[in-house]
Amino acid sequence: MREALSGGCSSSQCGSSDKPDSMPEEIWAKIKDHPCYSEEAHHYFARMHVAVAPACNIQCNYCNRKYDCANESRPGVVSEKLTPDQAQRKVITVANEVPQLSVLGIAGPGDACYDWKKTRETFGLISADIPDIKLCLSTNGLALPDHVDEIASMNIDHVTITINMVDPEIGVQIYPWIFYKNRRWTGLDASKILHERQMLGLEMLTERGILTKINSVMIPGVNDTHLLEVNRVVKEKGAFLHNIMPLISDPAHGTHYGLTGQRGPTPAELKALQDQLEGGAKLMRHCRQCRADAVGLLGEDRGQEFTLDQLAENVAYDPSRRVNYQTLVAEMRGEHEAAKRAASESLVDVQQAPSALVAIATKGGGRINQHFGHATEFQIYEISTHGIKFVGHRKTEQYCKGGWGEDATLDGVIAALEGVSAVLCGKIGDCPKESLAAAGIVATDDYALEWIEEGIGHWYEQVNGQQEQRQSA
Ligand code: CLF
Ligand code: SF4
Repeated sequence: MREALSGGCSSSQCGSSDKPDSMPEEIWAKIKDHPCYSEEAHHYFARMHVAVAPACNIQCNYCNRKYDCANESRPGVVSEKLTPDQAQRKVITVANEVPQLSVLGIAGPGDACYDWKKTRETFGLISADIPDIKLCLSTNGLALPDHVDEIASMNIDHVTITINMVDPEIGVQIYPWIFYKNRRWTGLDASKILHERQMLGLEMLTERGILTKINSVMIPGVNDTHLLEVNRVVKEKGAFLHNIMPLISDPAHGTHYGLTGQRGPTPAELKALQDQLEGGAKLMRHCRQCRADAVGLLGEDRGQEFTLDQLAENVAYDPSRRVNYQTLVAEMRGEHEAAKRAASESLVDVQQAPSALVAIATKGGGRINQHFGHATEFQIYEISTHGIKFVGHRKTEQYCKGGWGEDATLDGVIAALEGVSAVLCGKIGDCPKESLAAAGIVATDDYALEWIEEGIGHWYEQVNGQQEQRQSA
């Protein structure tokens, strides 16, 4: 299981590299390098999950135990379950080779609090070796209240609780059973117990100053409209961020929802709900629904580079690459922030232009720096005369493989970019550019290597400047 809710990140506050005035210093220190709790940090910093917690104490209708925890993972078998010792070797190896690494998460493939001994041992081993790594866990909340004091004493600063309902009647449609106090509970009794434990766990974490994110899986016709109430309640109880995750449902996954035809939301339905929630608990919009063994920046997965058979038996932590990278990022973030401010200020000169969605191809670092044909996802920004904000991402199949682009793949990319006005990328060839133009999407590499917001602002000024000239001609 893993995350979601109030106080955090998709807002301009958490997207800033400058500490927001209203945010206490100690909270800023906790989120500024966490790729999930800060939208801006996800351009620079990576997380890794270690799959040490396979056991779970509830059944969700969107989960098949053969697969990753659907609450935070895209469906797919976890490559390897690890013992705490194996996890220790893996984290040290990754820390030596991936300088962006800032967070270690335990997010299943079962429940990190139910499988608590392994979670605790793993965090203990790794924080002794790499004291500055942030510890993060994700849970369904049922066993959470039993471990909050230990969580606090171990400096686990970030906890995600998956909360899909605050009304047990709705929970009945999501959870067929739970295992609690040595027996199995079903129906409304199960749902009530889970709800009460989730609320208690959230309150206990809030009392101790631990940042909580609430993950909610959006299930059309089951809890979609109810998530407004979930957002209100978790905000009231002190959640820091709310992450609305679209249900992933496919008969091939063997889940109850997959087999009974329960559909997930469309991107437009997800965005409409997120827009409705603006002003409530703060939203995370940059979640990638990672695997329980994901490694790397959000949106990339380098897990296959670090399988057990590739790890050395004895490996010692060398902090040099991470320290050098952190110094470099501190400098870059200042520049990035200045570019963002300049882009916002330049919008004042653009008169009465409509808002637009812009897709960005990026390899990270906050810049427009990826070849169109290499992108497996595009980051989506909304620009209007009021500002530029990150609103989500769209996954696609990579268009260019082995030096050739496939027409069928391009059709899929164009479909994924529905509603988008422009694609800004590091490089693009004439063929895809023409196909995108025929679909009404401008694609350009004119802003290659610019900061993302800077490039979007320049594109918007240019397009609307041209329109103004046409209107006055
Ligand atoms: Fe992992 Fe979750 Fe910690 Fe992040 S993921 S345990 S808070 S370190 Fe992040 Fe992945 Fe979304 Fe989770 S993008 S699924 S929100
Ligand atoms: Fe699956 Fe996570 Fe639900 Fe357990 S809590 S059933 S692992 S989705």
